[in-house]
Amino acid sequence: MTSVKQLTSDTMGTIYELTNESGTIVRVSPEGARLLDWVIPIEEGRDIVAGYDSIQGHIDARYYGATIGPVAGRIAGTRFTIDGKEYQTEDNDGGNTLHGGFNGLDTDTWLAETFEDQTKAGVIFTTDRRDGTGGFPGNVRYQVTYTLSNDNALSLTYDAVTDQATLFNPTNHGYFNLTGDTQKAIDTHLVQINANHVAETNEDVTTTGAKTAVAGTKFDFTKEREIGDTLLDDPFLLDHEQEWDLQVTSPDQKVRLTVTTDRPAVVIYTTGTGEVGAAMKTGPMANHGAMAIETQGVPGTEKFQQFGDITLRPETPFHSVTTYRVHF
Ligand code: G6D
Repeated sequence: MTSVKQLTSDTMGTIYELTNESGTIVRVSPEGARLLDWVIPIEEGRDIVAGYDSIQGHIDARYYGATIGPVAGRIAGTRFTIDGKEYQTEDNDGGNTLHGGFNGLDTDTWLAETFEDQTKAGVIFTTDRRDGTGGFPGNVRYQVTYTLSNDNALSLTYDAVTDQATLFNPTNHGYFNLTGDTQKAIDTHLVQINANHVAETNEDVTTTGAKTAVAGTKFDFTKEREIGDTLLDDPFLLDHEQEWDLQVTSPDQKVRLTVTTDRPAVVIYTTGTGEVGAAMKTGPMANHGAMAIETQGVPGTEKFQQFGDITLRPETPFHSVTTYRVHF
């Protein structure tokens, strides 16, 4: 049996708790359609998702576990063009628009609708935005569905419909530390990413439009290895030739997380000085205390056609699925 129940607490506000037969617990919040906890039933329960000890902490810091959009990553120069018309978005990151701007989708309180049956339980989060919000065109309905299954998979399904052409490139900004303790650096986690290329980035983390082969670089995770102490904030271009796209294993090898997506890229962001000391559930965040695994279209796609197309059009609703599966 899987189930979902709504709970309320002083520190976390309204939350939805999903459980499955093995005793896995996933908690999500309507604030930013956010993943709060993913507790694996080993030891006294190992929570592999990093996060604040209060919902206010999450709201203030914005991105932890949240749904990111309308456009994840950076829109270089805060401008983009669709069908010859130029649009201006907000400068919240040194001349660029990061994660949708000042009022990204993480800042919405989403409506929640729950569902459950024998094999899976979940929450459908919905938010509607008016034409021009944050500079993005279109009246758009966004939906994110969290589904926990009995086989320990957590799927995030993204849907969107618009009444005029706009951009949509969502992700989830969950930070993971498979030890369950973000006071420990992730450096000895084992990582494999099935990507032979990364998108090259500028100093300000916008993409250049070029791609770089990972062979012989710090980006080569095509064979499993320790992630080490290198700071990553880079889009890996997924080969999509294997059953999963990415795998992370805890240093004690008790927990393995596989991620499978239909998106072309995953941005891996290993936390740095910006996050150090943050009031996490397990105490102050260590340097390199977690890694964000952000599946998405390649950042900069609105500018570089070689990366694909993130235009959402009225005649083509958006639908995308990323599945995270834990093996323990
Ligand atoms: C992202 O790529 C970005 C980082 O540069 C940013 O600092 C972080 O979110 C908060 O993943």
